[in-house]
Amino acid sequence: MRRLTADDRAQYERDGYLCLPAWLDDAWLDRLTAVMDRFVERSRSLVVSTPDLLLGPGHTADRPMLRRIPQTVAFDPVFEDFGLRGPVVDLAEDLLGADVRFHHSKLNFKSGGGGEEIRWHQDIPFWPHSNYGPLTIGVYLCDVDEAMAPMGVFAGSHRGPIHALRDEAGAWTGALSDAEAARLEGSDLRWLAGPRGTVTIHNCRVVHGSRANTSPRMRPLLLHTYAPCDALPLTRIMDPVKLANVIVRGGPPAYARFDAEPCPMPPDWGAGEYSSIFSVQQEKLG
Ligand SMILES: O=C(O)CCC(=O)C(=O)O
Repeated sequence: MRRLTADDRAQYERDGYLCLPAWLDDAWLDRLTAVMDRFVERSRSLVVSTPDLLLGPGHTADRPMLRRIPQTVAFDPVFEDFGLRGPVVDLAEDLLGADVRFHHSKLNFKSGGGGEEIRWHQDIPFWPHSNYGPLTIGVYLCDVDEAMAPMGVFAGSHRGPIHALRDEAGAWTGALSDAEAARLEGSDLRWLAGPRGTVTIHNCRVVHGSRANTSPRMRPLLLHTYAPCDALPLTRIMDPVKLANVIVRGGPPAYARFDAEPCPMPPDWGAGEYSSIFSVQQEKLG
């Protein structure tokens, strides 16, 4: 599990993302997959979502259709160990510097034969910070080919505008409008497929998303968001979120760093309005 080089860092600055094929070792992948499998098995007895397991449409005991384990670190010690002390924290440090704060995590399943599309969006309007340093590191827990809805990113879009992720009436949709998405046509779209253990890293301003998973295979993507400690979160993402915003490298900042570019604000998650990107996009946009 190599550390990032100066070339990697330059590519991240230029394109806003990195993809590291088969980066995570088998020992970690086996531990994470065993925990994931336990969640999938437990889902068979569920008919409604629980705080630690969001079910998708059409979920049954025989054919689990899962959307997400939110805030994985809060629900299993292996997930906690990985997100707060695992090798992906080294990658965050390589890009963010010595002082790193963990923000949140999730495991997006994208079940086979119907795992839903995630429309084009940027992450930062979901959870604004005082600057645009935060990034998200993803790990594919199985081989992911083009038919399995890998994540797609628009290279360089972190240098473009930040979208409000609202419709024309100003209602939160969690996605770019069709007109905003149309303006990206012809831009440099890259689909980040790769073997088990492939790591994706994207900056919080990069426009990204993924298609519906029409393959019969599940596409589990374990995602962790980290921020430089001088990027202060401006909102809560849920209320309360166990282990959110813990410092995982270095120490607290002596100063907060503010970017001059304004950030669009999401609804007030703290007031109980939080819903996952899956449900808000599916409900509001169909
Ligand atoms: O699971 C994916 O394909 C993309 C995830 C994503 O963009 C998100 O959860 O914000």
